[in-house]
Amino acid sequence: MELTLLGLGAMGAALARTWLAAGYPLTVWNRTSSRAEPLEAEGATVAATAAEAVAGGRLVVVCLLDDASVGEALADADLTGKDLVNLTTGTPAQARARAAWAQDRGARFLDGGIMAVPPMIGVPESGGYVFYSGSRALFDERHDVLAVPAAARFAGADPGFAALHDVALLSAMTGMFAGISHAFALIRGEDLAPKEFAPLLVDWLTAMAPAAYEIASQLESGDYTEGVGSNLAMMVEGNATLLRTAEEQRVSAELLVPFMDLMARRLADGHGDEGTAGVVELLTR
Ligand code: FVH
Repeated sequence: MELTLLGLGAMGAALARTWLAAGYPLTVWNRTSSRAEPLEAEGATVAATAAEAVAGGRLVVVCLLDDASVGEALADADLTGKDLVNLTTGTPAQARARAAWAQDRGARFLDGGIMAVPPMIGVPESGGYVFYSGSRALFDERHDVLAVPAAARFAGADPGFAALHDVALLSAMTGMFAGISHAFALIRGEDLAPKEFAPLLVDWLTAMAPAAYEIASQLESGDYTEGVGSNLAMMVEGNATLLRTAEEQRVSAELLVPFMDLMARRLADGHGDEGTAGVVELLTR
């Protein structure tokens, strides 16, 4: 297996170490060459240029900062007959454009979205995994090597789908972090220890997360009132208490207000008997 990895940042170095530990001969390249030295000591072959590294591998994995750095790094590389796997975070449109770009240069292409942070790489019990999309044949043929750092999940033949899944999950996580930040701000300054409050937050968010199944079912059926336990009219009423509490606690409600405004708009449009699925419609441009 001729394997090449471009990019030895925090994530790239973690990927490299799992392949080396699993016994894969590995050629690496990094723009700042000093970052490759520890990997060389661990058995990697270090290439002087990205083009040289690409020439040394049939399967070429790229894990760089962003899509622009991928274009720069691969500008002079001959990709004819290569299998190119791009694990650099980007948008779905960037992934689709990069897939066409790679195909024009004679390579098969997979885009990847890494659902893990570096310490989770090479640790199967961490739950980390990578979404892949693009060439199914490439995914199937290279699955064993791709699955060494983290479990590999195929997200579809559309090369944009790995990035779409990745970004959708990260966006949901961002909303969760916003809620967690607001909750900690509310209890700050009170006789409540954040460490004692944290397990309550985790348990509550875990209990509420399956609401995603209810919303999914409503979006698919088109009936946003289906199985609603807490309706929008009640929730909008409750939002007033959340906002008043924020004011009493001298906490800015700026993280909550945009979502609450959308809920209020949907209610004003006459959908008080729905849950929050209708907000998806308001967001869709
Ligand atoms: N680290 C994480 O937690 C996340 C987890 C989810 C996936 N991301 C994405 O993985 C990509 C790489 O992330 P990283 O953590 O390795 O990032 P850095 O440690 O900042 O390393 C960046 C590497 O990119 C090289 N680089 C930057 N610009 C260029 C360029 N114009 N040409 C060639 N290489 C470039 C940089 O090289 P150097 O600064 O050492 O010379 C590093 O190798 C990323 O898409 C995350 O979103 C990680």
